[in-house]
Amino acid sequence: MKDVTDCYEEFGDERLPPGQRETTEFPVLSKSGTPPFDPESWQFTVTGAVEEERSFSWAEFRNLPAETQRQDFHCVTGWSTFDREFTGVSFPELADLAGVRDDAVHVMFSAMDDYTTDLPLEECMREDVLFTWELDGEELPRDHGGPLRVVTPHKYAYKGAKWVDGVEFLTESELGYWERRGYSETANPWREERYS
Ligand SMILES: Nc1nc2c(c(=O)[nH]1)N[C@H]1C(S)=C(S)[C@@H](COP(=O)(O)O)O[C@H]1N2
Ligand SMILES: [Mo]
Repeated sequence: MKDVTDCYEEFGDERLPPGQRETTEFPVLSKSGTPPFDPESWQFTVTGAVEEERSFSWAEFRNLPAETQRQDFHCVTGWSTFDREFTGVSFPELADLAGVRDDAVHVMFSAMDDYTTDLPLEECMREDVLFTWELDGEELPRDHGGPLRVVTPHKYAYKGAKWVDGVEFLTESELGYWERRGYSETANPWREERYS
């Protein structure tokens, strides 16, 4: 178990970002309903500015080298939950499998509910950006993004796509679902980057 709850130290002294309140609950927040999941037909694709575009079946994805991390989680609507345990594959690990090209600068995550979210590549190349299928020792609940979601403890949680099924490496930045609707592209909770 790796404890990365100290990631706030990169951005200041306070574990709870400004304007947030801690909750012991883990609320569910989705733009629309929970999409269906069929483990037989599910496919995860890695596309764009990579040496080799890849796709993974659910069984293949679950066989990638996994780790468990303790993280905090901050929603842009004002709640934070501490000390959640997530198991999965780190972004750098997955990026290595495809071989990211030198001209990649940005990343677009896409999801089964047609959600998208984007981040600069360097903000993704961190061990605490995880593709995760397990929350607090249990299979990730479907409402929380199961079978697979992203978590981004250094960002507001809308940067973590639930039901993620693709990642595209981009040579220019593009905006995701909430970013097109006025939310921040960088979304640093300690700088209260809620809106752009
Ligand atoms: N695919 C998808 N991912 C998503 C969302 C969504 O609507 N669809 N909502 C985002 C928002 S705004 C938040 S706060 C978190 C909420 O995650 P939770 O429901 O597990 O609390 O998921 C993020 N990822
Ligand atoms: Mo959110």
